[in-house]
Amino acid sequence: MNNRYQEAKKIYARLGVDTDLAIEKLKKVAVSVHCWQGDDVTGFDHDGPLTGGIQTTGNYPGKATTPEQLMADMDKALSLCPGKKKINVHACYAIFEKGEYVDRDKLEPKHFKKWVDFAKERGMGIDFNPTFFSHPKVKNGLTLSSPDEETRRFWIEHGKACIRISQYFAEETGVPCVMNIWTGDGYKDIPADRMNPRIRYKEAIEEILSEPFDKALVKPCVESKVFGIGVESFTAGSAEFSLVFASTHEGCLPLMDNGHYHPTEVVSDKIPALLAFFPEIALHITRGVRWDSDHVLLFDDETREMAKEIVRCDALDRVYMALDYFDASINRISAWVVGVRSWQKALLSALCTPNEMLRELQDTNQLTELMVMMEECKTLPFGDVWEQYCQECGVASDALWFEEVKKYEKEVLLKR
Ligand code: RNT
Ligand code: ZN
Repeated sequence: MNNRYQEAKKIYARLGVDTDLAIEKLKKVAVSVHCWQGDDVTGFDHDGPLTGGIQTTGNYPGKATTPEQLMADMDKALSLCPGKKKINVHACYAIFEKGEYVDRDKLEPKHFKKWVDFAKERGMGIDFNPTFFSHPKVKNGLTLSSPDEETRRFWIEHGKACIRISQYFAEETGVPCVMNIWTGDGYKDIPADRMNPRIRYKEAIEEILSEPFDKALVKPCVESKVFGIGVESFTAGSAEFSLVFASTHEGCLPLMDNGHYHPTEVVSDKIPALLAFFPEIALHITRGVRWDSDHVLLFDDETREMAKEIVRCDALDRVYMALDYFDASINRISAWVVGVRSWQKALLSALCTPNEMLRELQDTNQLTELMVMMEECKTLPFGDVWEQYCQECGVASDALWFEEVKKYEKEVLLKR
């Protein structure tokens, strides 16, 4: 064990923080890593562009275009990230046999067998997402809320197929599968009717959830959004819609993506509010820069604050944490690694915060001391604990991992 860690451990111990315990706790927390950072949310079931209220920007070379490439890139990225992981797959990442193709309403577990093999070989669970975008059947920007019966039907069938696939993932891996429903349904300009699209949306999700599944194995979520690119004036799945939907439908979780709120709202404050009511909630962790831009997650103030809230609420086992960003303008492996490591840092730093002591100061109204202590916590020797954690997890430390990505870029990515 290195000396710097020994010193840091003592400093933390004076505040009542056991850093060894923090490290052990974090090793057991699964973080879901999104496959879609590797190919700019393209997937394998269509040739068209990314459409539907989300957008990637940039054209960095070396993007994965086949399942083999995407999995190899994920492997590389995951090997540089400490901690326990799950993978997060979208329905558009179905893998077909040569010459085979089925539309999204007909997808079956077998189209995801290779993802199951990938996950099982690495001891990981899988989370899943129906893909309600980048498809010709998105009619006038609408899917589940469309006034067109046939369109709605197609997407409901897609959702049901995804429930069956989620159940398969959970059964195969032995890890519950979080299935997240997000659509970009909405209008660019001021609509004349804001309620009926939402009633249709509600009924469509209810129909999807009427597909039988084991509630212990499949965790359906509804993800809200404030607006999307090209969908600025109205979003069917707004914050209120999604929250009320989840709270009135047993077994359905609210999913908060911190890029999906007004810029002065913070998800860190919403986490404890929701945990006061829901047994479990889900998160998409991202970095929204002015709009839902999906910049790479950093170890910044709000990221740390969100992790702190989860830890303070003692809710590491009640919050499903998934990363969600897609930067196409930089090396995609680095984008993954920086994001995963940042979230791991945020969790570890939260676990190394003297939360009990701070709470006590608040409850006894020692608010001056509370402020003083919170400020002092910011300069504790966290870097040494992080270094120790990376070492124990057998992954490269901060100064070293980027060399490996550069090598991989030269030897693999640039040859594509
Ligand atoms: C889009 C949502 C959604 C997607 C993924 C790809 O604004 O955040 O979660 O990013 O499903
Ligand atoms: Zn999201």
